[in-house]
Amino acid sequence: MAELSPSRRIRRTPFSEGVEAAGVKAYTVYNRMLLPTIFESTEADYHHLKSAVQVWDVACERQVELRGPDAGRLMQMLTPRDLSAVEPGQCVYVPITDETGGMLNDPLALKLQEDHWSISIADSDLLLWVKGIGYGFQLDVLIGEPDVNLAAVQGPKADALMKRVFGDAVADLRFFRFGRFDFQGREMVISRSGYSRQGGFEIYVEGADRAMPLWHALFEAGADLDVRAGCPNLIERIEGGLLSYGNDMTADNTPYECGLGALCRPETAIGCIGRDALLRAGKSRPTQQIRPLEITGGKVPLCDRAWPLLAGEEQVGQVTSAVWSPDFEVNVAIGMLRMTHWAPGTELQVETPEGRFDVLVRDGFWL
Ligand code: THG
Repeated sequence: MAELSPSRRIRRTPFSEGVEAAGVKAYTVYNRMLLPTIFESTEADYHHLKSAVQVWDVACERQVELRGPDAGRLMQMLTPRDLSAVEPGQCVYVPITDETGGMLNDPLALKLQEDHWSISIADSDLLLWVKGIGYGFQLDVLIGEPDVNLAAVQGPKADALMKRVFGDAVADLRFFRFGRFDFQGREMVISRSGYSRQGGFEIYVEGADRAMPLWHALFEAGADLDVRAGCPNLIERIEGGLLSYGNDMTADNTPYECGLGALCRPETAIGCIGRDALLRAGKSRPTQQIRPLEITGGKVPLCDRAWPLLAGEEQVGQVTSAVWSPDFEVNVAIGMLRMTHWAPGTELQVETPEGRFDVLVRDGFWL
């Protein structure tokens, strides 16, 4: 593939100089910002992520901040997940739906205070939608993109590294909780979360000037832990069933089709914009749904478009993410399948740019 021409429209991050010094080999663009995808190689990065600890520049997971008396009301309007029991200090994975029940984004939302939320977004222009809703309903809330840049520390040695930089108390964080910890005299919000199944933390770095000092501190503290620069890993995230907005689902899909029905309670999510459409869509009755798939017959090519899934010559779905897994010695994949063909054990074929491969529908992800 040809190279991508850099320009101001593709934003660098406050960690970019560290990423470059670490030898980044490939980027993607996410929320119009650089997101590293390869350091050594996808497979070498994968083995390292599963055995040591990595620091990720995920500043492209931009924050949409809601602040003011109507922040909570607006947050609940955006999602069919019932937020009434969420307390300050919690992270929640929230499908965001439009008036047709279509998925606009699948962010993590942090309840910072009763009147203050931060939505850590996936790759779509959510800020515009949220500002439109806030303005249209004349809500008493300030909505903006703050100067907050996210770094993730992921891998089995993440606790060891984080304790050295932030103190032992950081390891007491429970999954999907956050706390405030000191770094060189400034407070940072840190959560136990992240886009891998290897465990770890995310650090919400307020102020671009704090980014590189933190980056250097993590690498200095972790030299003997073999800490390396890393990034969300395609193989590991498919094995773990972590969905990628824009790849595995789009605004054409409901949360039910994405397998996120268990998170949705449109009947009690007061004011939820997709409510009527989602109640009609019927929680238990999507006609297509995301499934884990195994693809055999050799390594598949890079998946940069939807590949048709075939039963005989009939199209019954599409593969949306796929890659060779060294640990499972099979291609791991995610696809959207029609209900007639989604039962575990169903055998199908997939049409890739390099020909047809055999496909098996699985009953669960790998990790
Ligand atoms: N962390 C933060 N922001 C993010 C991501 C992240 N924004 C973009 C993107 N990733 C959003 N998508 C996801 C998808 C899955 C998860 C988190 C963000 C995730 N899911 C767990 C799972 O599927 O088991 C937990 C779900 C739950 O318990 O509700 O972690 O990674 N800050």
